[in-house]
Amino acid sequence: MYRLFSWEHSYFSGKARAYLRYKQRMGDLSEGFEDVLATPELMMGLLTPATGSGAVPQMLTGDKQWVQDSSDIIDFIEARHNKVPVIPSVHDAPRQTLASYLVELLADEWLVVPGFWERWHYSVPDVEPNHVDYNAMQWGSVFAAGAPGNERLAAGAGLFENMFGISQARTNPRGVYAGLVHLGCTEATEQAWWASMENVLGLLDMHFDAHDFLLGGLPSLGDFGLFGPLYAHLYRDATTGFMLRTQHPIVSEWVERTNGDNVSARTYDQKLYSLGADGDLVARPATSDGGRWLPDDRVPPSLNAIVAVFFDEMWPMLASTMEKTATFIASDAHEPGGALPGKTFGADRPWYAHQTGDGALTHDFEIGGIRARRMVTPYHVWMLQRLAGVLAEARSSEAGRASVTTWLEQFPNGGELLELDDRLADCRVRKEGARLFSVR
Ligand SMILES: N[C@@H](CCC(=O)N[C@@H](CS)C(=O)NCC(=O)O)C(=O)O
Repeated sequence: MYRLFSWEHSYFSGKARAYLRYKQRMGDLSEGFEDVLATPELMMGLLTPATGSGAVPQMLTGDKQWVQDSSDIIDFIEARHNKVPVIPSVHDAPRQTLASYLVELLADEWLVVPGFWERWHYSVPDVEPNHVDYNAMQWGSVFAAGAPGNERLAAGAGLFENMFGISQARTNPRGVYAGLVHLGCTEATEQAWWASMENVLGLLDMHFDAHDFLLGGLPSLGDFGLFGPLYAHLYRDATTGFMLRTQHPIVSEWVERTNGDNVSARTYDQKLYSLGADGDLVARPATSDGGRWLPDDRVPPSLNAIVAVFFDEMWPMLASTMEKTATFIASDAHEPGGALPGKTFGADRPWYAHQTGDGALTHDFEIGGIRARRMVTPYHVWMLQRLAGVLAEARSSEAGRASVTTWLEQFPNGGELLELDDRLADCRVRKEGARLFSVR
């Protein structure tokens, strides 16, 4: 039995949970998994001593191995349970494989900014519409788990004031509000970030019009990646939940389908029935594309359009991240082989001065034509290394190399991904639990 330590309102927990639920429902996780609410007691007493972080999700295996990070959880399970893979074979379908990883990276580490923003923006006292009570309830349900309803609500509200200074969110950003600033989401850029999310939602509307999941009739890594921003944040949070359901019903339906809990949205292990000549029930796969991934390594134009967002918006930031991380590792501020910041949602305490202001681990980036500054996230280097391994395999045969090169070169900047190994040469990192270290 695997145990997933998670919160319902957590971005990356949603990704790991939907993935594990899929594996279990498709008969590829015979041990099953238990979804355990990660209360502060468990985060401090169990998760942090094991991996160096209380962040969720984390997974404990039956033989007491800890797996920290949603991507590591997926990689770990895929390596052990491969009857129903969520990543295509890189040799047979190199383009679909790369598209899956690129959408995961876009969803995890770029869309996280507008996803993070909407939750906290629509919780600030003078903003309308406002979902602060809903938000307080979802946090209080973790931080005062088991207490009566009004106490849970009060616990969430107390946390927002005491830890995040919500009443001074604009004038003196702390906690999550400071995290948004570190990520380059300020009054100057927040609308551009949201426009980026709206653009992706529009592209997803077009894609899910024709296909039930990114690669066709079954979910894949990219779908679970997208589930991060789209489930716990955009779908569940009240303000954007209304917006998503009313303005993007097709994407909302995909959320329900990927979560596997809505008979009308249809899902991966469901059948649709019609009546045969004798009035008997005749079954067919409930999802598009015959209930399978598209054949012949096909990446439809509507999915290419989403990959194009990765190269247009996110890639320049990632390219700069590799350079900045290399410079930092080579500087006097860092011991060879020493620790590096590992967090996503804001500066990591020990590196606070480096990751804020004009610190050594900050850089310029652009969103919607606006230039701004944000922290450098060495965790992105780890995600890129993982991608580099896949890319190398995809290009290990002549046919794979040709196919991937042609596919990538259709995107402006896309060819730069082919130089990933060279760009990573001076900034390689190693991950141990939640801790990141440079490689000597
Ligand atoms: N890269 C990690 C990110 C995990 C993460 O940042 N989790 C958030 C919730 S979605 C969290 O637990 N934050 C609280 C903390 O860092 O202590 C993953 O993919 O699992």
